[in-house]
Amino acid sequence: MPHYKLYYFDVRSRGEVIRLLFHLADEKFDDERFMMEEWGALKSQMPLGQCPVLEVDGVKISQTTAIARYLGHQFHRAGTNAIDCARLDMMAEVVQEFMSADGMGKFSRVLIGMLPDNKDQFFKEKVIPDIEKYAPLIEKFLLENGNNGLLLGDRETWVDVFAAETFSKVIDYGSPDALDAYPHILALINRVFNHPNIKKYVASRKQTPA
Ligand SMILES: N[C@@H](CCC(=O)N[C@@H](CS)C(=O)NCC(=O)O)C(=O)O
Repeated sequence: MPHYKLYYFDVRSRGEVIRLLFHLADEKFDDERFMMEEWGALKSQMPLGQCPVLEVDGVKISQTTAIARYLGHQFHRAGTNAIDCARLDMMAEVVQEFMSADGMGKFSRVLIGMLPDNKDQFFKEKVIPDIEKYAPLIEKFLLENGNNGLLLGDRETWVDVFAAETFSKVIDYGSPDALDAYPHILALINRVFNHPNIKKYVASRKQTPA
């Protein structure tokens, strides 16, 4: 296996899906976490001046979905043919759009105090409309795949982990009932976070503000 090093802030936000994929596969990686004050010195060393960044034997990869997809293939958590890979990519793009939408995209910054908004009001006025736009799409894909809590096939893929992590944040940081109208997304979250490797990691994971 290559030597892996993940660069990300000391929060879940966009970086956590990558940590979860390593834990799911039970593969070692350097989890390089830093504070905002330390980021200035690192920014110019990153391919796009943003993080998360995964360094693989010295080669740096940027963009959350590119990293998660790469790990999905490395760890046999991807589609097994071109059409399944394309369908998973389609679903991942929906999750990425949700994560970058107007409210959801700013929510982490509200949570860590970088934006002055009131957290509860912001969640209600800005994040819930994003949930209402994107959750039905993911709910539909889950329904089409049957009742096993997965987006495609019968084994957790990188996109299941990506979707579960992204949607679970609205429960963990927004409101416990935020996804009550989407039982299949709740089943996905339940399935991913009950995988023994992920469960073990999350049980010992430190609490972060976002
Ligand atoms: N499309 C990129 C967005 C990356 C992004 O916005 N990263 C933020 C942190 S979540 C960042 O690096 N902010 C610091 C900066 O831009 O200087 C991805 O999904 O990885």
